[in-house]
Amino acid sequence: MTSALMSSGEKDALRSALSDALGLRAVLSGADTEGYEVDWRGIYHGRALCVVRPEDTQGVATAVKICRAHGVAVVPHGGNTGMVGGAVPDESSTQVVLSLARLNRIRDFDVIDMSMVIEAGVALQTAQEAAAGQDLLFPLTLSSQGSAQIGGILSTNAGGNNTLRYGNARDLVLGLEVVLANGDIWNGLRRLRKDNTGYCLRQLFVGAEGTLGIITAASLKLVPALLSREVALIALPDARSALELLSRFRRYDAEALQAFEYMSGVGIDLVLDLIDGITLPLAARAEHYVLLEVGSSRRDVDLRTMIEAVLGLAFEDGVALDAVLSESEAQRQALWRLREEQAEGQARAGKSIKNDISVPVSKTAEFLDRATAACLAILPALRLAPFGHLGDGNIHFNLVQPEGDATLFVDRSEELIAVVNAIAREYGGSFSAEHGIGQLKRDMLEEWRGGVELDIMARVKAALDPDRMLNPGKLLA
Ligand code: 2HG
Ligand code: ZN
Repeated sequence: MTSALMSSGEKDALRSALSDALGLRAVLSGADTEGYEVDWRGIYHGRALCVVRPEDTQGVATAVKICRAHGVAVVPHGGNTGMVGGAVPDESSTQVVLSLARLNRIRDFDVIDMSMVIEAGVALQTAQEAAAGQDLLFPLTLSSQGSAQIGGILSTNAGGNNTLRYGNARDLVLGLEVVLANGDIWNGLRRLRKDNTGYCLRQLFVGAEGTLGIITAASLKLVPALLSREVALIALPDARSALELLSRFRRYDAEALQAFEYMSGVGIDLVLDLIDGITLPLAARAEHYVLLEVGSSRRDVDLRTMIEAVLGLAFEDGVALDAVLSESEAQRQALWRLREEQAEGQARAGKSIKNDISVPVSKTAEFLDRATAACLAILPALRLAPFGHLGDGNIHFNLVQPEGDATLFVDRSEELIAVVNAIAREYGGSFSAEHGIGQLKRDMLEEWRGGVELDIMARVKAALDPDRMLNPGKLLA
């Protein structure tokens, strides 16, 4: 709906209308918009007509109405930690970026309901700290939690490290407040655990990447805080052993398993070699690793004995090679850093391709072996650095350019992506497990979800945003 032919007079008129309604401070233009026009990976560069930063839900609604009256599309923007270019405007300089950053209040807490109502611009880590302050836990954790904001997390249905125990973002939402494409505000901030009163509207907006409405606040589920917690880093002989270990831990105490993260030897080597201050607390490097965390809301459970019992047998059976358990909170964090710096280690190694794959958990090891062989057959010098949430079937099957020249890697990237996706598909997997569609994967959606499924999505979009006001060009073509 955006007119690529807007005159500079029309653009000025829109900027004035926004600053008249929301205050001068709320509207950024010129050089001040730069940080909002490129994604953090530096892949997508757009140009915004301006950036608007309302301070509350009413301000978001006002901004949407004004943009609508001027025939201008709105691109919602959170912490800008997304992987698929979902929060960046196009290059036409005729879209308004709407930042939710100033909606950063914690509105309500209820310890008995175990819920909190927070605004879209609250950073995930701030939300976690607020919950911890009430002796509760908001159990979503991601590498980018210092910057990622709740609105974006819900809009992309982020997953992260604890999905196997607590589910994805979508599983933690009790209610939402949303500004619709016509500027109406839907206040669905209920905190009910049961509420069968028609379509589950909140779930429409979760994972919609800002294409159906703009999430301004959420009522979120909390869980009891963890009073006991243990982390182990385990070196393994092969990928199959990771799956075997997962089964063994589950048989022992499935409830306690918080995170079960796979990392390749290549990925660990990149982190150790390229990032300062990180060491491997094991006798030797290996080709495969698992980082696991177990936790309990009870203080008197002996999780350590449980881990040691499972590992003792695993060593005997050759399923594990070596392991280290954290002895302190500092060590727990140091072990997690090996996992959290995977993306950064890869970024420092040159060009990379991110494949955010999921397959049924039972197929993760086969997938890893087959995708590895298929990629190396295309480009033997490739550095394969898969890692991720093996416990829920989500592997970041990332490929890093060979050392030195990246030309061959770039030339063959489409072929490499296709071969990885084809294997995921054979297992009934997904080409976007937790990073969403955005711009990066928009044109693949037809192939994977075309037919009835995409038709339903298009009809929902047409019903809620018939003029394509909200985040056009993302998710749907
Ligand atoms: C993670 O699990 C993120 O750390 C990033 O989903 C994954 O960089 C990636 O591919
Ligand atoms: Zn991930």
